Amino acid sequence: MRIGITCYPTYGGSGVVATELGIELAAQGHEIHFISYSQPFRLSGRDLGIFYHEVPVSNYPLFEFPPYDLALASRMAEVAEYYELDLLHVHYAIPHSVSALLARQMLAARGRRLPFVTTLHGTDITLVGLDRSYLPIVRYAIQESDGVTSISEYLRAKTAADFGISRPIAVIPNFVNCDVYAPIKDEEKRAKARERFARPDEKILIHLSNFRPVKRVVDAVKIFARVASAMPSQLVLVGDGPDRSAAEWLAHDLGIQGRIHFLGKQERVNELLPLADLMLMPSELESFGLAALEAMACKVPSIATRVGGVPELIDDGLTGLLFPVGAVEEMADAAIELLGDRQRLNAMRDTARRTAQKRFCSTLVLPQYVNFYESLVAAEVTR
Ligand code: GMT
Repeated sequence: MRIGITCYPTYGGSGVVATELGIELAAQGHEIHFISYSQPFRLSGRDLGIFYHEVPVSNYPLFEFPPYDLALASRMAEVAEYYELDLLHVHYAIPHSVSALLARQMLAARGRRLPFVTTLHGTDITLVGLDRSYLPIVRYAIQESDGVTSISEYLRAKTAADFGISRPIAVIPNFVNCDVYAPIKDEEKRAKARERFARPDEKILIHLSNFRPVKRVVDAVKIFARVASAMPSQLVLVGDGPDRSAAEWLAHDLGIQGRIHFLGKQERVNELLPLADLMLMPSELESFGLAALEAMACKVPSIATRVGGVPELIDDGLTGLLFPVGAVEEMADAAIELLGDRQRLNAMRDTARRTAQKRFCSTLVLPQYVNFYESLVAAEVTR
């Protein structure tokens, strides 16, 4: 198939999922066309069968708000026509599903069919989408999409309830390439790589996010502070965003800045995750929690919050431990206990990797997307 993919290309889980999906589909021989305002950051060097089409947005002085959604719709229609796309797949409903809807109509007027799939990821539904200024159009675009998928059952049910949507929404969970995200098998090699962050007797905790308030990165620092007072340990913080300075301030205030590594945005997180003993994901809300899945594939269990779709990913007590939002002391004490119990930690590490392989491996999830696409491409035109 020839598939157009639109996503937010910078840092964020939905962009990561869209990019990894494009890479996996291209590896299977599909032709993938990314249509976005900049090149998705995980693309570089892995782009055989992948094309990128930039969306130029003219900044005419009259425009206080340059209309990206319109420029995107125009570009989608052009790319679909010139490259004979079979369908579009847009990630994150706002504004991508609205632009796709316009592109579909533009092409219909020229006698061409262009079905589109909208994948719902999280705040497009739980936060931004519920804003009254967007709700009516998001609801309309979801309702009018040729196919809609959600990355968790939680998000599917929330969309149906909060938007009053009756159309079917297929749940296709996020996935991970278990060859790219994998533990370092050679213990000596792993120990050597860990030296970048910790002494041999120290534990390594890791947090990976876009440092937005919903991720509660400050809680991660608080959890670590308690762990660090109980055992030799280091915290690796991967990512950047609005709450980074609050986290840095707290680290200094608590006098633990020397034991926290602020790495900023990193491209090859698959090389960092396997170095850790434990992942911290104390989010206010996660519709899925892709960072925890990537960690699981690398044999790293999570201390996380029991929110949104997280319980669909993490089996409490088996592949991680779940707590209420803000239960910093409980999370820290659980981390201390787990890190101090080598046998239990190893069992959890093994189960985490096995679960990622058995339930969320790209080889299992990709066919679900391909089948979904095929059913839409083959469907009778009803609109
Ligand atoms: O909602 C966001 O935070 C943005 C979104 C993104 O684009 O990064 O994240 C959501 O999508 C990810 C990929 O499907 C999920 O793993 C995240 O759980 C989800 N975030 C939230 O629900 C807060």
